[in-house]
Amino acid sequence: MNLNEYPAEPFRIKAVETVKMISREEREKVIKEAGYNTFLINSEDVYIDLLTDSGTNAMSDKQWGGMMMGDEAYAGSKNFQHLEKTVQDIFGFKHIVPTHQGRGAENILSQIAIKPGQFVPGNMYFTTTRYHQERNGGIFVDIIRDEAHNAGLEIPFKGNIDLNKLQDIIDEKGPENIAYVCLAVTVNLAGGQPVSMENMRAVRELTGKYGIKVFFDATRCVENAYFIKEQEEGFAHKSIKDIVREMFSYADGCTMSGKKDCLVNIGGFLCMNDDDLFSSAKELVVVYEGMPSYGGMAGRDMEAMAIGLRESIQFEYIEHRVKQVRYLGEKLKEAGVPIIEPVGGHAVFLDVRRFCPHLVQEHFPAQSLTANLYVESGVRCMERGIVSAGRDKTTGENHRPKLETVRLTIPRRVYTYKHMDVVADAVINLYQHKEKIRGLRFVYEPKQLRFFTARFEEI
Ligand code: PLI
Repeated sequence: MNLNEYPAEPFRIKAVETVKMISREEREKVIKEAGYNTFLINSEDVYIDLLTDSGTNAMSDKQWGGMMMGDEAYAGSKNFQHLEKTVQDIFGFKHIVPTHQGRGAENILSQIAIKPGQFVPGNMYFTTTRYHQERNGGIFVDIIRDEAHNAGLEIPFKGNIDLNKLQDIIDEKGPENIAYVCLAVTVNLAGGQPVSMENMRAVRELTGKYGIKVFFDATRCVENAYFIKEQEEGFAHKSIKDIVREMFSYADGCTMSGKKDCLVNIGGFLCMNDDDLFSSAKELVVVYEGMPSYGGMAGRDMEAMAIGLRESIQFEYIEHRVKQVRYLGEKLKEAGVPIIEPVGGHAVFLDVRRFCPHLVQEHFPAQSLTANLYVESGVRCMERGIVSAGRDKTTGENHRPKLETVRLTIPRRVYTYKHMDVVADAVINLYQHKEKIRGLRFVYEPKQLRFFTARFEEI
């Protein structure tokens, strides 16, 4: 491992939050009380929190300064105008509808763009995205390239859409039965894998022939842009901003969880170019979120988001961000720990099929691994396997994803390389005693998005 490849933090630390580790005996008690679900652990009982990169980012001094400039008027907030101009400038879309977070945007888009019975092809499912599509009568179809389901295969742009699969579904179902194509940049559950510009362009060309719309899940679009700059021919000399702008030129709109690449703690938005669709979205935003000029966010949050978006497209920021994640991945790889390769943009995913070959998927090995890592080290992470995948809406059977993973998700601008060392040592240590990880069974299984609040016991 060449340490020179990893840049130092491009920031100085101005405010700190103390972390502490409770004893192993206390952690054993905590995880039992939490029903072996790391979502149900109190933050104060966690040492290093890698549950998610969502809303857990550290804001800059400029963002905190912006918070004091909040215009909390019920209608026509100047912070919305700032956010709108920033999104229009960076993404290039005509209209923006603010929402309280990403799933608020997914709710509105699914209601206005899906007719019951229509298909929604996408590059792998995401939990809340698929939930809203299905709730509105849509049928999600996975059209990501096959390689994305193979954890150990190290190839670039593993998040790409398989154009043959897209063509097949159009031919089979008819273009009028496709609501839209949902293209995620990057693909969270595939390991934070990026999509190439070439692929986005090709998807646009193919769908354009049939008049099918394409909506991006823009949640981690800046991370995707960094991978394009680093790995796709012809982009090395382009700015991150220009790459982001070109990416979105191949979309009709997008949903955005601002809690990731906008470098804030809350917020989201929905974008589109189509005037009629915008009208419909505005009619719904007042029902579910708030006025079209705040949509579930405070004025101060919109200001912080506008500033955060500008910061996110700075090269020094995004290079450090992606490489810090890669640093953790490389450390684990060097020690022989099986992970999804290549390392993606926001997290290192442990490949639990190889980590715990002694456990069958029905015994929730990834869920159990998250609980064990917490007890061993105080590090909190998240299951991304059979529990997250939920049940098929029509058959009631468990979805059984090929990828059974644990996600070590790195918040932005929060932890240092030394924290990554501590996490790596904890995982490596657990890997050496992996046989002691036991299976789990449900004691409470929620009907939807079960991973958030489910409870388990050890078998
Ligand atoms: O958590 P929201 O509602 O702001 O965003 C939902 C959402 C949509 N798309 C993608 C790709 C996500 O990753 C996402 C939220 N992700 C979470 C909470 C995560 O921990 O990955």
